[in-house]
Amino acid sequence: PVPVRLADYRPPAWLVDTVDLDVSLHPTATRVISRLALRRNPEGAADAPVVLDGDGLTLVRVALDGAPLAGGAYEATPQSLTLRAPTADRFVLEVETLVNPTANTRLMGLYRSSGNYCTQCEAEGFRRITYFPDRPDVLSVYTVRVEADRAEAPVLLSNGNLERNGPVADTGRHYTIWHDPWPKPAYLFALVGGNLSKVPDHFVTRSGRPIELGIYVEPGKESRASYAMDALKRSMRWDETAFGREYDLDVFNIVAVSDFNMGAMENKGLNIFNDKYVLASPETATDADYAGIESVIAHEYFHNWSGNRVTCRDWFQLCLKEGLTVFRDQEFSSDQRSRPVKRIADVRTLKAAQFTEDAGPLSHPVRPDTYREINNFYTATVYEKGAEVVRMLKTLLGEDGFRAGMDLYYDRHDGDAATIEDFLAAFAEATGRDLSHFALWYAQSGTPRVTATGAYDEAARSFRLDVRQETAPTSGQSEKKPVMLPLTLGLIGPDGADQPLTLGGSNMPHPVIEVTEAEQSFVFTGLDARPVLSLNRGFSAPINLSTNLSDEDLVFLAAHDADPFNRFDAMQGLALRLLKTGAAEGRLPDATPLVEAARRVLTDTTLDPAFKAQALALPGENEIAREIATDVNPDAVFTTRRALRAVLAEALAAPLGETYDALTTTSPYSPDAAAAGRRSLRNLALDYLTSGATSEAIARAQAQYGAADNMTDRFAALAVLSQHDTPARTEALADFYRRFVNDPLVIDKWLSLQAQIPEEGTLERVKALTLLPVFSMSNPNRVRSLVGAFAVGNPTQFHRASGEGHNFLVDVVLGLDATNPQVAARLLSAFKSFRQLEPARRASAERALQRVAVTPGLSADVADIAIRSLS
Ligand code: B3K
Ligand code: ZN
Repeated sequence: PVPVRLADYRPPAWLVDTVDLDVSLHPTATRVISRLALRRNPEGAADAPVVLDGDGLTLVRVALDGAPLAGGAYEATPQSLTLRAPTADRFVLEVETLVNPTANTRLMGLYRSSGNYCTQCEAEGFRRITYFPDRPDVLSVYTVRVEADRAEAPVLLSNGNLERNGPVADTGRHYTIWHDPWPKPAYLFALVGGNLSKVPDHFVTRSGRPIELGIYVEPGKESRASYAMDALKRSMRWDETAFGREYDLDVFNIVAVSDFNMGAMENKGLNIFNDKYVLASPETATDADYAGIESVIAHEYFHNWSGNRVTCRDWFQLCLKEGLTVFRDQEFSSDQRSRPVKRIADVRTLKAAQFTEDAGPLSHPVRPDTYREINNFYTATVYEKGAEVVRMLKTLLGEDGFRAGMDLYYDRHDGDAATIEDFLAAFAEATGRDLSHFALWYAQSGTPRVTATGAYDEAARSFRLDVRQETAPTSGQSEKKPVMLPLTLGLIGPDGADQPLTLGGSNMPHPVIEVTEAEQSFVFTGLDARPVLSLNRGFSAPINLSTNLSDEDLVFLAAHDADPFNRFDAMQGLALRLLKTGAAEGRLPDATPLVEAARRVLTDTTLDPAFKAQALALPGENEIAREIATDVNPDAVFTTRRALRAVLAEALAAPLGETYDALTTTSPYSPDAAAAGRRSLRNLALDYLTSGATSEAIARAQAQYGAADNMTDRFAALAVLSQHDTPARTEALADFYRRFVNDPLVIDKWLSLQAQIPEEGTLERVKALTLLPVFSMSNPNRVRSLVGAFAVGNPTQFHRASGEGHNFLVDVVLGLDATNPQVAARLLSAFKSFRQLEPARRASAERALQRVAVTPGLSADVADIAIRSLS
């Protein structure tokens, strides 16, 4: 495929003011009649013909202002419809096409899931429903009539408000008519038809407008939608208070489907969700599932303003809606739960997904400047790093400045398709700040490496901080410039308290330094004793930071830092130092400082259990590998990490046991943050206590498994058991399967747990699991849970020296590419950090990628990932 370039952007030649769709649902021949009010764009290229996008459509007829068009007047291919004859500057084009939703395995456009009809149009799926200028800067007002067999699809939904419904005389069919008054791009179109149960509720906006809410689920699953509904109402209220944004239609519907390429989709007034992010009950969903539902429900709802009311001019601006909306959902969850714990979890995700991406061949800027397949750019960089950039903006501008900028952005661009420049201009104008240097965060890829060196001058009572920043070359970008780093900091005195910050003779009102140069020094004065530096508090900038802090300093920070994130980070830093040396030398250094810091955290009664669980969890294998960065041997990483876990478990056996017992409760399950935090610490203790696999410890895990009244505790016990090759594991896995065989979302947990067993037999186990009737290559959740979890969550087995793990993934990717390229491409991106592996494994991964690259007939999606990974 030819690359699309940001620099080539041109405004559309034709606009579509209104779209009238008439969709008559049929399993294999759905008829779509579209009436487009086309108007020449005064800002577009003059004389350009009307060219509409299509993808796999069967054309029936074309009419212009009511008159049928003869074959010679237009040219139709499956990819486009072009009007040959010159036309007036305004006219109505009527196009009738047929599509086959049952044959649609790509899950883009109109398809079927469990027999129900649903759509996915972002990024370019609308063209698989009808011919259309399928680009986000063409905004139209839609009226949609949906018709179907009443028995097959008693529920018929589309965007906006319901205008009318009724039977189609003498046919057994019925229809609904929906109108969405808000102009929107085609990617926000949605339609649903099927046999679904409505969970109803309502909401009154702060200006008093009543909104009818509905969550549609498969009949029988109604009770599992109540948490999602509660999260929706909290989200609606939060956007009013935090950002002053109200909902703007009379209805808001969510539909849960079980076949979905990603998490969910923010279609105007009709969100469509992967049912994984809607359905929950204490018996079937973990605390993490509840938190995931809360954040995805919020995310999609928040898109109503950041994405729908203000949309993107082109797909290069994707972070304009995604980075901003992730930031908004993270803020929401922080307000609903513990802010520090949420921040720690978000940074863990950022590092695991985005730092890894940015360190490998798939690295790209938050706003890419070229793409071959846009679906491959719904990445951790666009989403998570995009959110970090917005967070930095807030740190720089302060609460009020940030809010003023957001208000200006929304007010100025409501109804527009905007750009990153528009976004930054709103903040610059609202606050008077020059953001031209800051804008580099959108264009430059790679994670800045920052070195901070602190030195205390006793005679001068001053502390000098030297900061250096450097960004290594990334694919397609060899030259890097210094970026603007807002670094929140503290200087901690011997008593553990933050010292007043005096910089350049004046007190700092905000504890933030702004680094703009490659090298910069800051001298803080008036310090009576040597302070310990706490830099990048709250992870204020998304950087790789190294400091000259000693192990002793880190132990001190772990105990005293007023910033909980840096307390956590000090613990992680101590562990990473040990793990890096251990993996390199094959022998773990003395871990006493970490053990003592961990003991203090574990026994500190003032700390939140959820925080403790985060601080005491060792960095994962992938994170350790990323820190090592070159010639990584996953087996060495695994062995060292296991060894350190054993050291901690042994040294802290008593307090871990006490923690476990003290957190044992008989109160009924509640998914709230406090209760979830207690469970997370108790289950972390269980994991440590079981690390030696003594029969006593295994028995404790078995007991928890059997007695659990909720999925969090049952699954945590199963996860612990799965790590040890004992008969108890076999028994528990079999029991879990029997209990939940009819519950696909729970079976996903069972699949993914087994895919992550770090043992030789796992690849064979995974292959065997693909043959079970509960598994299906056509369901994205199943594929991700089994194959995705193996590739991303089991480094020793995926990167087996024999190359079998790599070959397995490639076989799956090539098999899946014919039916669902998006999911196949996503799986293939598991090779994204292959260059950091030791030479033999690196060569094996490269051969595997080459095998993909030379395969004829690849989808654009998979070809793009293969080529970029090898570049
Ligand atoms: N905007 C959608 C993602 C669409 C992905 C298309 N390949 C969900 C979200 O980010 O909210
Ligand atoms: Zn989004």
